[in-house]
Amino acid sequence: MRTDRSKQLFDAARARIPGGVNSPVRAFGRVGGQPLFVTRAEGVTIWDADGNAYMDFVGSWGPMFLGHDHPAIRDAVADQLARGTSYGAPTEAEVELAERVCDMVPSIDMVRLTSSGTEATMSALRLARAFTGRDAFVKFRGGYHGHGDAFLVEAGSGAATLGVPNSPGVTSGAARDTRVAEFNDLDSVRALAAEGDVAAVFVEPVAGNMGCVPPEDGFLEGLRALCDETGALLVFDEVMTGFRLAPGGAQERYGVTPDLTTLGKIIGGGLPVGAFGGRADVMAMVAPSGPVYQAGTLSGNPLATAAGNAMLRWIAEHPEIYDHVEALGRRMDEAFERMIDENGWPVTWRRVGAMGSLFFGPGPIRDWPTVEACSVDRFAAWFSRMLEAGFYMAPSPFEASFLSAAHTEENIARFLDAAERTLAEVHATDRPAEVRA
Ligand code: HOZ
Repeated sequence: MRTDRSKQLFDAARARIPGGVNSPVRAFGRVGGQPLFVTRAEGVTIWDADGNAYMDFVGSWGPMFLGHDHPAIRDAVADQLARGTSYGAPTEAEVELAERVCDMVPSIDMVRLTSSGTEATMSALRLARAFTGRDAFVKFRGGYHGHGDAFLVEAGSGAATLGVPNSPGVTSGAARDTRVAEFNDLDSVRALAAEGDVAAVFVEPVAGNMGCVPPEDGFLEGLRALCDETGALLVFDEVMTGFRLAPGGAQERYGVTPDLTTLGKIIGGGLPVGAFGGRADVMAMVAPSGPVYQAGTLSGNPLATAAGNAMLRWIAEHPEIYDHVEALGRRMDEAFERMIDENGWPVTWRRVGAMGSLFFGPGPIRDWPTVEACSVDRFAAWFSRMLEAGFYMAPSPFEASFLSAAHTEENIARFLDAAERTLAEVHATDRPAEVRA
């Protein structure tokens, strides 16, 4: 693997961009080594600035559900490009995208488009507070809902990667009303709800920012019941799971209906789009139909909505892609189960649909404490070997990796061969010092 140009670029980047990246996880902080500087992507392959090719399991952190450079999305964006890139005025395409989202996602009667998932969650929190007249909200340890101040408390994703789950710069005032429960632990939520004044419970229905951690039976249903009892709004952060776990996201897959949903990633088909939506009576409070202020010059941007419409149209017309990724995922489940059984490696594979993570601990993996107990060093050693072998996994133990509809059986067979070989290496010659002793 050549890295000369990437090293030069990283040096140049660090001089002008904090940490050399525009989003922290990309810096490979928890896995060492050299971040990828990407020049091109097609299907399941990305190429770096040194000409190395990798099979991509990051998929731009989720949006590339159809693979890179999908013709339907490329054509839609090219068509719009010829007609202008931003108007700051309403368009037919944003009406179409809103209608598609409401048709596909069971709980959404009305939706507001934003430019990122972070904007969507910040706005949903403001709305939940306004609707209920309450200040506090509950989130989960290791849960990540973008970088709005109130959410940067015990946060996962890049915040966990950098060891700053509570970011400096978040005032005590902004964090005062954030209450933190344990994922998959209804009692912890009940205890916080009992303190009163809870406007909302924010949850990633399948946690994706502490690695992929599925909800246990009854957890999401229990949150729904608790919110009904207390009058708090249930907010599903489906930025990762939306359109990925089913056309209607995790709420369709698990049959639990939230009051509000936040979306991002896939809804933009690779361009910057987020959204929040839900019950009509709640959404009616958003300006200008109601008093809760929320705005954005690039919200509903025509290039982004063109890509989003093309993506959602494709998904709606090709439901077979969900069976395809599920079949690939099951093949991964069976292979990891076999290799872990045969070798006794202290490793746990967790997957739901097209998202999954390998944890370097014996499990069970069910919440932040069980994730945190896993070996970051072994994860880093495995990640580096996989990268060297040409497979680009999420570069942090606190992220999910993603399958796309473009992955093939043959891709997964090659991936599993490499994973077994590199896992054997990590658990043999290159074991970290603390486990060699
Ligand atoms: N928040 C993203 C992962 N959960 C990372 C975004 C990025 O680095 O591009």
